[in-house]
Amino acid sequence: MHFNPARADLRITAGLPSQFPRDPMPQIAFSGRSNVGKSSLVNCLLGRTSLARVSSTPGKTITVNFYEIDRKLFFVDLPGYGYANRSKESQHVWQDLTDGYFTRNPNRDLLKLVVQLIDARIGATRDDLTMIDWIRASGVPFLIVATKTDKLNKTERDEAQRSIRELADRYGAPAPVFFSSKSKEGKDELLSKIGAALG
Ligand SMILES: Nc1nc2c(ncn2[C@@H]2O[C@H](COP(=O)(O)OP(=O)(O)OP(=O)(O)O)[C@@H](O)[C@H]2O)c(=O)[nH]1
Ligand SMILES: [Mg+2]
Repeated sequence: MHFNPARADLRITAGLPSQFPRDPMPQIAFSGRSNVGKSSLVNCLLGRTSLARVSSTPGKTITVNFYEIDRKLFFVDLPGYGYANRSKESQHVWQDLTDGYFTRNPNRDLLKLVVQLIDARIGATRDDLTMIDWIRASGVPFLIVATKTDKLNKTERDEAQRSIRELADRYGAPAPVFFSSKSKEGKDELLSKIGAALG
């Protein structure tokens, strides 16, 4: 599918699964730990500076944000996980929303791809691996994107590429994309992989 990423608007900020949109349009979801750079990546892909709110306080808002793109599809910014100081209550809200997105989403069959973000400098955390296992179990195609590559020197970059490629291989995922919202590395590649997933 061809789409114009410049035509984008925040349509729905859902704090409850019942608020998820019912419009029959395909969805591309973005998942990752809090602070991994999900909102920055969404802004970068859409060529905007601040459509998706980049958080200074990680994990503060627990919502699923639906960006309508070109009246054709939704980009879905899932709430971040792995936030250390999270209370039991907000952990529960996270679980209910995320679980709800995968299991009680009225347009679950229109979810074409989950883009799973991994911080290139930190590598896959235990929470990342749990999330990947969960996405795989749900049967949705997923793609691993390593973020913040601008922060790596040559040695760190080689090591991150080796370990994240190995991770994708191990999970039977397609070749990972190395991405930076700052340098825009990987932007065109990711947009084209999203276009391909949309069919
Ligand atoms: N150097 C660098 N910093 C980045 C990049 N992407 C994001 N950041 C920074 O990382 C921090 C978190 O970015 P966000 O985009 O808000 O991360 P998020 O995953 O949406 O976080 P939550 O909404 O809390 O789950 C911000 O300070 C960003 O400026 C990148 O590609 N390079
Ligand atoms: Mg965010």
